[in-house]
Amino acid sequence: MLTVEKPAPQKHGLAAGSAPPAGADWTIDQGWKNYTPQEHAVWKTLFERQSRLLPGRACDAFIEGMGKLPIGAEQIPDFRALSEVLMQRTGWSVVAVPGLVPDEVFFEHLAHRRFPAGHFIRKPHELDYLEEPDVFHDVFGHVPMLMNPAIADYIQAYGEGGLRAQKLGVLEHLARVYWYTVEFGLVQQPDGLRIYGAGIASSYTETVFALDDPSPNRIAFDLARVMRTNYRIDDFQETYFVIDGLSELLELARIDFAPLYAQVAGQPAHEPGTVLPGDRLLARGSGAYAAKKRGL
Ligand code: HBI
Ligand code: FE
Repeated sequence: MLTVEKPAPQKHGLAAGSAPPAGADWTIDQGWKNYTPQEHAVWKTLFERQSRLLPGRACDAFIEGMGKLPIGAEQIPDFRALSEVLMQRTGWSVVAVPGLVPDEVFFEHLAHRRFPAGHFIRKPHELDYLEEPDVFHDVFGHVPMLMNPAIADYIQAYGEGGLRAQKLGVLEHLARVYWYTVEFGLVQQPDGLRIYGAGIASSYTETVFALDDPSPNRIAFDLARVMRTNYRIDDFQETYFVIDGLSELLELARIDFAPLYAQVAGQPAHEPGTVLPGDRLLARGSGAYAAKKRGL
């Protein structure tokens, strides 16, 4: 979902014509009252499945954040209620958008501590895979982490950095950092490896794959290394990068990426499954899953 260049506005999941037109900042009304019982039921299915799976798998910050938010099984959450709680904690709010928005619009929102969340929900036949971020991915996956001060600052810094990176023509490098942290990051907790990336936390199948499957590599996070690493947008990751604690993100939020961009400029990208001599490997993957996919 991070590589779409010119996203087409997603059609409203509700009755045709019921969505107000998106403004210059692409925000719309969530239209909470327009959700159908079927749409709330899809949320419930997804919510209950993930809530059973995540204790002991998602990091403490995710579980704690979720517990303090008005997010439950019965209904798609109301962004206004979420924003009230978030605002008090970390100064963030959630704004509704029709789907993927242009990069600079996305960055502008993040830089101002507004998280753009898709207001539509996936259809019952796409429970496990969809291309655009919907309300389940954005709210269930991202919003609990925004209750954590380190992630809150880090994602704001990403928005500010995105605007700079665009001007420098190095957005690809920065986008990989977002991908391997905010979306698909793992964190080493004293009691074990845990999920903090929203792309994993909102996916039933990838939650199990990322932590338990022998196929993917699990490698200690290294900024310059990650900047050079391609990622999969249409399948499970071949490599997950592991931070030592969420405070590592705070350090990332504070440093200037410019010297790193200069360092990696012109260097070839690494393929998603590659293990390099300098990697601090927590687990070398068997690569079996990716190999099987290639053979098909
Ligand atoms: N828009 N709604 C939404 N969500 C995203 O995660 C998103 C986006 N637009 C652009 C984008 N992500 C990425 O391409 C940037 O992070 C690079
Ligand atoms: Fe996301």
